[in-house]
Amino acid sequence: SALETELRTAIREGQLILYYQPQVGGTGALTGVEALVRWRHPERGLIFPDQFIPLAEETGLILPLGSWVLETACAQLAAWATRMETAHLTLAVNVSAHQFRQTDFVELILTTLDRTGADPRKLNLELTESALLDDLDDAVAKMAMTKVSGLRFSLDDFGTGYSSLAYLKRLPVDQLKIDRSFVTDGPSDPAAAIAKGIIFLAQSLGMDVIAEGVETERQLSFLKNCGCGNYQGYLFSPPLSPEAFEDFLSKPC
Ligand code: G
Ligand code: G
Ligand code: MN
Ligand code: NA
Repeated sequence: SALETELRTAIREGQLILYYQPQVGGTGALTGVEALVRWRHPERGLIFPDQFIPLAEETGLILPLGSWVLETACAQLAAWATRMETAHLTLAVNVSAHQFRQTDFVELILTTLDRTGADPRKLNLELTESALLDDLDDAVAKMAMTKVSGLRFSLDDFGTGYSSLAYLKRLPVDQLKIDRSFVTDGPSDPAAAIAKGIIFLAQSLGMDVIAEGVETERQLSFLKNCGCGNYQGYLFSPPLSPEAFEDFLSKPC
């Protein structure tokens, strides 16, 4: 298709850009960011990932796109490491199931870290349950080999899959990300029981937990009361261009 040809060009010619959405800890201090890709189209302006990630998945372009995202994110981490105000930040990168299933996945991660000089302990790879479950043994082996470097894995959109929870015991996952559909104001909502359950599950398994899509103070205080320690959402900041993220850093939040 025309869009496919354009996307191929976009990856090659530097039209993709990473936006960064702040993540905060229990005291509200900035602890890290999630990288979210956008396409700066020369005629159509800024295009969001829901408009091109599905096409990239269908056509296999998700592989070069994913490599570009990883390379750019790691280069950004290495640059942030040289500045006092950003040296502590972690960076979360979305990894598609397609990319994770490649036989050279481990090599791609390790060589990219090596080439860019990024500190692996600051990198967080976000996977979804669907990426992990069709071959659990392979997933466990790949995660273990990648984690030798010191990086961490998060389970994105947690709670929206259909899988049994038994697999969680086997996977070396460091963090559960509570899907935003479970983020609510208070205990009367059924979603609240699920959010609480995920927080308890994470604590029981020795994993971190972060809530995404936090939009209001009421949601924040409910999550805090449930023992959630990390947050991401419009209450703190939308995803920001690199320039806007610099402004965010220079303002106390
Ligand atoms: O803001 P937002 O519209 O960025 O992101 C929409 C969805 O697109 C996210 O839920 C995420 O799953 C996906 N996405 C965003 N950035 C990336 C990326 O760099 N790689 C992959 N594989 N998916 C991404
Ligand atoms: O990778 P993932 O599926 O988690 O991508 C996060 C998505 O959620 C992105 O599209 C991002 O723009 C969006 N997002 C981030 N914060 C909020 C929020 O507070 N509310 C809503 N509705 N969406 C958010
Ligand atoms: Mn994500
Ligand atoms: Na998510």
